[in-house]
Amino acid sequence: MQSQSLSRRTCTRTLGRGLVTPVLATAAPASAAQAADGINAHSGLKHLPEAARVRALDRKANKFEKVKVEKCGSRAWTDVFELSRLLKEGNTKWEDLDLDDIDIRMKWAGLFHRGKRTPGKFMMRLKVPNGELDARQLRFLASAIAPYGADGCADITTRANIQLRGVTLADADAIIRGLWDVGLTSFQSGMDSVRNLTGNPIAGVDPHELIDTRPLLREMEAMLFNNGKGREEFANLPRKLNICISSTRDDFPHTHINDVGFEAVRRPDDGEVVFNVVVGGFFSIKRNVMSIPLGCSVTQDQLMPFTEALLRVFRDHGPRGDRQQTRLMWMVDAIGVEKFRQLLSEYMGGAELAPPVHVHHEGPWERRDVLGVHPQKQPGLNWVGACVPAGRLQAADFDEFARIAETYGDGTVRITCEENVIFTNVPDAKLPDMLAEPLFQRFKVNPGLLLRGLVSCTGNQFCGFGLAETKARAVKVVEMLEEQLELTRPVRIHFTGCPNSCGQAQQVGDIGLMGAPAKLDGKAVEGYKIFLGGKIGENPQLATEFAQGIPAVESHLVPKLKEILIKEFGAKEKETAVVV
Ligand code: SRM
Ligand code: SF4
Repeated sequence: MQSQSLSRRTCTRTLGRGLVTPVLATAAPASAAQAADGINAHSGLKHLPEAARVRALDRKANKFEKVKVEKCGSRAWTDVFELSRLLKEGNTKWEDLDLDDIDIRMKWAGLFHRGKRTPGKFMMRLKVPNGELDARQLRFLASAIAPYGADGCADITTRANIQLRGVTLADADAIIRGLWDVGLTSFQSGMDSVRNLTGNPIAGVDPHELIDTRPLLREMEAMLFNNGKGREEFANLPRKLNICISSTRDDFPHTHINDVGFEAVRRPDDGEVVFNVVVGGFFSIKRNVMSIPLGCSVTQDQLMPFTEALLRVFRDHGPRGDRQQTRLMWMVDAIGVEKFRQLLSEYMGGAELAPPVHVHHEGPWERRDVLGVHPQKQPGLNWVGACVPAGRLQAADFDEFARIAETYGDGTVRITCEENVIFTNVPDAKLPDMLAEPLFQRFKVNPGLLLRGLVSCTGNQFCGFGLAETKARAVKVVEMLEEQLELTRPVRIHFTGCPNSCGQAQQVGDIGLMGAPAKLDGKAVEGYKIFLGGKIGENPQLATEFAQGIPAVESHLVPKLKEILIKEFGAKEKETAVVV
């Protein structure tokens, strides 16, 4: 197996030992023609047509395009095994390795160097289509982080996914192989690739679903990522791409904020379930926008070829300049939906795309809360949703999930975009014993009206972009608010550490808190902006800014949030409350 540029700083040494092939020229090829000549067989230009090569080679192209031209991210899939081996041999330290490999390319293998907060340690992002995990997978995840002691924890993410923490590069090969053994992968979970595919967290057991999203998402995952081993031709998109399938009026996976949303609808003429397509939803520091209709629907048979074609169109026609202007919506803006549809049809070999299906619903639909005990569509069986505060998990939690899922349910769990866990197929008779399990003292099935809607991104505990700590503070603040206030309705509070808004604060939360600068007693301190009015479900709406410069200390944050909860959400001060 050939590997390149594993260690730019130690290339002479590694070459001397014959471990790696010569380091690539670091300058990008001067022209598309040069690139086409095969100047760089492992270049990220390999699968790009001429026009896209020119865009990628443009002098103004962003740093990431340059890194990709030099060596395709898909090389990370093989490099990671070489790097693990080098590090295990003991003569090389991670500090000696090529920074572009460590800080950028490894992300294609799902390894995110947490260099700013925990140098030498990596976050490993998995792919969990539809958020479904079985007991064997859960036990493997426990075993992967347990050796790291206090450094090893995990998070359920806002894309119903798992991220492992504390991982070293030396161990990465063994973890990747272990993931493959249990049918999971970390490949293509980062950089310019498709993110975790999300669907209905109660798919298959939901009395209101139009279609079970799990087999569709599993098939899509296998197709897009070559059964977890990585698909090179989709490794060099202009930017990340979020895809989801929604199968109920609740829109659990948030089609409005995904680059590509498939909305299941029943065709009135023949009763077939097809998918209206919406595109372009995304958040970034510069722009937050909800998706727009693409003006077509696809049948179940068309879903995979359509998705494949969409990726090729984005790859070949998407912008590759200013990185803040490379998400799918920027391409839609540039070419228009009509041309986009036309290209899709061409890339599908001339397939005809039907118009969208008009759906008429009688009356409004309140988005369901999946926490708690709920009867499934299968008589006598239930799903049980439990709240994982801010999504943080320890190794032992995975083992407990596995044991409980096997003892009372069907041996699987679902994790949700709200960072919680669901056990499915629990018979009525087993509910009392299950609910008495100690796990549910910590991960409550009936949490308070704020905790149940709490979502938080990673924040500056691990994330280098973080302007504020999020998870621990979010849980503490919400506990204090629940102690002090009488609430009449659930309020979804989303914390996010910076304007990238991974915690969807600025958009999705009833109340959103976003890490931002603040001042306290004239000194710069961590703080938050506050956003209000995000709506999800059938009539989504992005939030708007309400306040800024709120110091991130409980003595400021709690009174401010109390004021908002009382004025805007009908909360009342508890008579017995101990006021902070
Ligand atoms: Fe995110 C970058 C964490 C969901 C928008 N996101 C990052 C990085 C990788 C930055 C970094 O290298 O440190 C963060 C890793 C921190 C860490 O150590 O965990 C990070 N994003 C997360 C997660 C873990 C937040 C969470 O706690 O759940 C989510 C992982 C999802 C997954 O499983 O794949 C996560 N990120 C999101 C979402 C929400 C969503 O998808 O619904 C968004 C907004 C929606 C969107 O993308 O349109 C989001 N993350 C970003 C952005 C801004 C993207 C842009 O176009 O500018 C960045 C920055 C970037 O990509 O350059 C970013
Ligand atoms: Fe990091 Fe910012 Fe995303 Fe939070 S919102 S995980 S701080 S990039």
